[in-house]
Amino acid sequence: MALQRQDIVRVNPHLVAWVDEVAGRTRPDSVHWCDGSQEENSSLVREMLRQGKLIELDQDEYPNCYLYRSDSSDVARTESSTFICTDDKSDAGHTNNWMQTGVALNTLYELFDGCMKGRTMYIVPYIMGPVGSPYARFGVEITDSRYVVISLRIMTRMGSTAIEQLGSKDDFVRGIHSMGTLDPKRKYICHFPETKLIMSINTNYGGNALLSKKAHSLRIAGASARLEGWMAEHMLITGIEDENGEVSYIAGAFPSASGKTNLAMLKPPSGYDRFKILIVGDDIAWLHLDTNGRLCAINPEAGFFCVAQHTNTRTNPNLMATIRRNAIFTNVALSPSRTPWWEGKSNLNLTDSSPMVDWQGREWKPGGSPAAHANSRFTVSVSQYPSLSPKFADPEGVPISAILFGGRRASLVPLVYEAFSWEHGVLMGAMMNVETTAAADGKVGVLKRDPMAMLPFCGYNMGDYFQHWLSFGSKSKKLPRIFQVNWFRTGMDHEFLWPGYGENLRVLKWITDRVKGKVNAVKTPIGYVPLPESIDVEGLDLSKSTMENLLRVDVDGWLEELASTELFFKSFGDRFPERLWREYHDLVSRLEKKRSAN
Ligand code: OXD
Ligand code: MN
Repeated sequence: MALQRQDIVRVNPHLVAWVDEVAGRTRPDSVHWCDGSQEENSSLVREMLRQGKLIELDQDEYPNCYLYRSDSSDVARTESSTFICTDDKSDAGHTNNWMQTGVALNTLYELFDGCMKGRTMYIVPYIMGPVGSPYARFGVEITDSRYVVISLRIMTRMGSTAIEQLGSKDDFVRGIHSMGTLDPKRKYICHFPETKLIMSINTNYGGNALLSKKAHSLRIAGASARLEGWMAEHMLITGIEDENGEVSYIAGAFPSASGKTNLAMLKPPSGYDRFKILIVGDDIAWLHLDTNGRLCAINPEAGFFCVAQHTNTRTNPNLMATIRRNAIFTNVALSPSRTPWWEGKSNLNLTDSSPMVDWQGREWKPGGSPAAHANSRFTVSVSQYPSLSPKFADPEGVPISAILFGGRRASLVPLVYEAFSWEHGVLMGAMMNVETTAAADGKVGVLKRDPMAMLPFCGYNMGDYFQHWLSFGSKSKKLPRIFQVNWFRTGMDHEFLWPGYGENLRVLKWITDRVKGKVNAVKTPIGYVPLPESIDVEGLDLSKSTMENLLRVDVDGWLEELASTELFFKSFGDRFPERLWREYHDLVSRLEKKRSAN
């Protein structure tokens, strides 16, 4: 049974007063309080199928799986329409689009005025984090999109449980979303960290419309975390169980669509059959210090919203098994047998009589533009994943031994190296400069600054963000060690030098062995680099010179990189921490010393 307003008003009048106010502005035909039940979900799906908004996939092959096609102008996060709204511009910082709070509210109130006429307004209460965890937080998203409701049911713990756990509290993130008219020129995703409010209109793309995800869990939560002394990061969390059954947890920040999900779900390669990778999360980590000073992480989400392209039984067999039921596919192609397809999934076997249909519903033949959108996605519950960590829902989270920073770099960044200290590691993250991908609008493959993979997701001034990271350095002596990894270094022939995917476990093993003090490394100006022979390449066709190439420290290249990094850092003015300048200058002088010694 749907939740009833009259029951909720007795427990949480703040929530009901806000919902009434939003309904007064948006003027929907009806209001539905979501309970999150199976019946409710089925009736939403039925209604979407009836209206042609969802397409049923072959129910024998893909039970309870559906295809959703978004508007062709609304297929990725739109950073140019994403704003941090504060009273003072410097609180958002120059890396964010900014609107003054009052101006933004006026603009948005006008757009939201009557925007739900003829529609149902859904109220979706949700919990981010394990139920009952002291680190979980609440949110309520108001939306007129059924796609958003059925997706949030997968991505969060939503409905009656959230209402029960919220009780009478007024401390929840308020999200208001409307598809509006999907007019791209009037698309806004506005965040008001000072009041924990999010308003999103004229978009239905997941990253812009599922407000629990980037908007709540990173931009708003990040701003709260800074004030409360924890961290909200764009990171995977995964457990590596070694041959002795000992589990080490790592957290890794990688820019969108850079293999973060595949790493979190890595399948051990042959020779590593006694290892297990136990996923906790593939996108977002909330980190806090426990009473022993260990940095522990929870995954606030309950679902995966993954890039489909190139996911296949070789790159990610466990995920391929996970999406065979109860999944929503967005902007993928539809095969003649009504199964989902995307580039890099499997070989095609098409006959002329039964064509493939592309992501926009048009007949498709091989050779033309891609059948699936490059940022096509699937949404599926974490609980269906075969190698889920038993600690996934642990209210205390898991203790992190190593933090990884990564991203696509064809040159310069070695396969792996370790920071000298927490502060040096913060510099490593702040210096991230990576190739862009299709997860956001814009050109793909150009170098872009993306500190800690957080540039699009930091809800406040990034200078203050760096300071917040540094502040942990003095809070504990048991912080994780920090590493940078790069699976994407190429040779003279532009081919990748490292095989990647499951073989990345060999690098993770070096990392966890370093943390356990089991393996030595070479001290270089940029950090501790493995000896070529200390990464196990048994069974791989990798020569010693390829390994040397993968681990080479290009002193001139780094000095060049640092010159452009300096300009980036200077752009933060006096909000850039002195302590990080010190790390930066130390790195420059180590490299210069090495250059003159060569
Ligand atoms: C995502 C992203 O969807 O980073 O996770 O864009
Ligand atoms: Mn992401």
